[in-house]
Amino acid sequence: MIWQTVDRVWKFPHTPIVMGIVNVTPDSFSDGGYYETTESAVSHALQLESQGAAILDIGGESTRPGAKPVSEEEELKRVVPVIEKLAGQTEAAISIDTQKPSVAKAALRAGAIIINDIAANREEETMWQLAAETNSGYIATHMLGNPKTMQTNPEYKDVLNDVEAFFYCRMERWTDWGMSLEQVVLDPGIGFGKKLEHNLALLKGLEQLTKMERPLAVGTSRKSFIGDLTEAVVDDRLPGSLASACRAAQAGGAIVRVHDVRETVQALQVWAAIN
Ligand code: 8Y4
Repeated sequence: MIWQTVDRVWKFPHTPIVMGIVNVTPDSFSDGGYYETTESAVSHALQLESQGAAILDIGGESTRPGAKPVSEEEELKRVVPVIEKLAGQTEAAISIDTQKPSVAKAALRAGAIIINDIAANREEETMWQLAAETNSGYIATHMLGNPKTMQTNPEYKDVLNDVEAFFYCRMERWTDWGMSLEQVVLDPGIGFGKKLEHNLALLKGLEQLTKMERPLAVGTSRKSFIGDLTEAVVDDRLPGSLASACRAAQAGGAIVRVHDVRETVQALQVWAAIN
């Protein structure tokens, strides 16, 4: 199975590759706010690369439930300078975490080669057209509802079958819009419109989704289902995150999206040796 991302072709090893999370959300609005935010995001990204991240996922909009939406202008102002700077300094692939086709387009122009679309459930032909035109990678995440509504009582007949059916429908739409399925990575969307039982069922049964013959990405890092299980606050969820990354590896995951790259690489090294 191969994955096409603009000018790179990926073949997946038995151990998942690691995607490092780079949030670009200014916490200072002083004159130097954007400059400092850009510098610190670039240096954080380079640090994650040195720790073993093969993909750096750049995001300028918080997708936590209840977070305020960010305007297109603001999102562009956050992510484009980071990608431009980073592109000249990294061997890692750059992905853009956005729901906006306009932001994805600017990011690809700045040097990103992968669109990480957490809202592949909405009808967004422009995004698919862009992916088709640029031959970018496209990571499609399953979400029920939207970031505002997704956690209010999500229900499934059978979460694994429902997610699988959703992806089969989408694959038809993507090819209708001129994309090649070789561009696509599928992600069950842990925490996106899922209760604890749904997240656990997806991780337990993830292997079922490998039937679709596309690489799978999984993002569990620090998410609230880990807090549900351990009562750990968000900054104390690394142990649970590592356990879930190993489970994703065991079930055939090809990419794990994480905050803690160094620790995840070590956990996966031990898992792989045993495996
Ligand atoms: C603490 C830290 C608590 C982070 C919650 C969060 C995924 C993703 C996100 C995912 C892919 C998040 C952009 C949510 N999750 N992309 N993005 N897969 N492909 N929440 O699971 O990290 S953002």
